[in-house]
Amino acid sequence: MHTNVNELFDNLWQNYLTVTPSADKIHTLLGEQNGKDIINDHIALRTFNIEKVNLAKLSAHFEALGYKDCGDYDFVAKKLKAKHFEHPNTELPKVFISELLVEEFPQNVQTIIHKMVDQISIDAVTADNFPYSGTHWKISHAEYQLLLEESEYAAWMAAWGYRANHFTVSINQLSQYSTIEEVNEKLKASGFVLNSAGGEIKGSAEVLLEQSSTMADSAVTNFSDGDFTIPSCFYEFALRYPLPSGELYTGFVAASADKIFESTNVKG
Ligand code: OOG
Ligand code: NI
Repeated sequence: MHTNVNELFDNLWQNYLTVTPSADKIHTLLGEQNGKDIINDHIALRTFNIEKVNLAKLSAHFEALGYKDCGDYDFVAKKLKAKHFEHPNTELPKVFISELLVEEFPQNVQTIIHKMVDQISIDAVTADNFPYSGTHWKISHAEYQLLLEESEYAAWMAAWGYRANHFTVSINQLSQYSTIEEVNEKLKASGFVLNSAGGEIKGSAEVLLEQSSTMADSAVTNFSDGDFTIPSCFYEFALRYPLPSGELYTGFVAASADKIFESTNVKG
């Protein structure tokens, strides 16, 4: 486990950039004239609910640094559960971690996933770098495609493994933009493609959170039978609204998250 939270996020960010070149460009685009560093609202990580590597195994890396469990979410159709974690230092990103409910899938899918997880060494799960350690297994492109038929999430995990699947710009902390529409227009004018599932803007002022995201970049990954170019990671944008107390809402909105997951979809 890391003892330095900034080092953990720096490593997650560098690892994310290796397969998400547009994140660096967007960071520059929104950061110029900002006059201060971009603040990340949250990052997200994915895993399987198999005991060896489940959500709790990933969250342990953040809880060891002071993060607390602050919310539960269910995605019945996608067969996922998630939690979000917050740090007492509110400048640090929130962490959204989901896990795939493996036992709800057909036997052939379960077999492939168990075969992958069996290849992870038990020590790798508690090693400092586990949250950005990528894949620990070999799978074929045919197995990837089989997973894709049942779950875009399972296929993404098989290809990319443990890493931040997105970082999220906090629009509240951008000095030159005050609405999510302005951010989206700037991104589109610069050639970035937004996820339009359920509309480009997910959520509303009423639910205290508005979100948008790019569609994932494409990157080359190595399967046991060769290299293939597939969707990698994306960048998200979030604008939070105040609660009656005046504090900004810090939770997530399941109906919006359900659509954000689709930013890594292969099939539109
Ligand atoms: C997480 C999707 C949900 C949000 O902000 O609601 C999410 C994922 O794609 O792994 O990030
Ligand atoms: Ni997100």
